[in-house]
Amino acid sequence: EEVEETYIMIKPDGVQRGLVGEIISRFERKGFKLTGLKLFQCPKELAEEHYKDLKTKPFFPKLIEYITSGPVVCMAWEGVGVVASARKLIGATNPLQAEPGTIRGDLAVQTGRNVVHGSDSPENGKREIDLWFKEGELCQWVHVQAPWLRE
Ligand code: YYY
Ligand code: MG
Repeated sequence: EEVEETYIMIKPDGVQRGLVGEIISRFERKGFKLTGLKLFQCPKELAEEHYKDLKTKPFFPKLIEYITSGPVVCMAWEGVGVVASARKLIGATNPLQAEPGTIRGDLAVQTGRNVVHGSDSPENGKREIDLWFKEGELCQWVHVQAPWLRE
């Protein structure tokens, strides 16, 4: 039972469609701890660095255009198994394949407008939080729910 951190980002379509509260609520209600949160207009260079592993994909230019097309909500979440659990809450990359009950399954229809990002490994969680947040933008705090979430 390892405490991990993950980078979750509400993409520009999620912000424009008024889904910010809905999406944050799902992670909050699950029992994870929010340690970073900001609304942010992402520069092209940062989007390219974030998605650098996908640089050679045909959809890369459109992906960068999409991510930089409006403000995103950047979040850092902490908790036991938060990386894999957040990916489950988010659902499959293609919203048409995402299960009902997941964010993408409930709220999106197309891969290119899939409303939310979540880190795919604890290593990438750390890398992405470092990339999107400056020092002083993250808060360490005591989650009063902790004893009610874990025995
Ligand atoms: O981690 P996840 O977001 O579920 O998928 P990735 O394979 O990391 O791709 C990142 C991002 O790229 C995806 O959320 C949408 C976009 N994308 C795309 O537009 N078309 C694809 N065929 C695959 C991914
Ligand atoms: Mg990914």
